[in-house]
Amino acid sequence: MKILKIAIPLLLTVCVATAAEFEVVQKGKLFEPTAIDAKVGDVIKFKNADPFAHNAFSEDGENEFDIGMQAPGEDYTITLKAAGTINVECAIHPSMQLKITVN
Ligand SMILES: [Cu+2]
Repeated sequence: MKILKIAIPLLLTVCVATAAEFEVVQKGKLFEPTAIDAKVGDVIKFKNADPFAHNAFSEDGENEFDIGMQAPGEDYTITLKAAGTINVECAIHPSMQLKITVN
């Protein structure tokens, strides 16, 4: 049983290291942060901290997505599928811009 006490924390550490999660807060009609450097397989979590609806979408190739109407307080996650640059916008507020660089 001693080996399990060593192996389990080690396994958890390896899992955490392989895929990172980035949190993007939508607040004051802005994405925060406005730029992210990530890797394929990483997760981006969009968190609407405004008292009104937002959206997030991208039309960039394999990373294309559209989270639809995101109500206040709602979270939505996407997984990065391919290397490249993802330009994320909000369909409701065109001035909202986020650039994700996927390596
Ligand atoms: Cu918005």
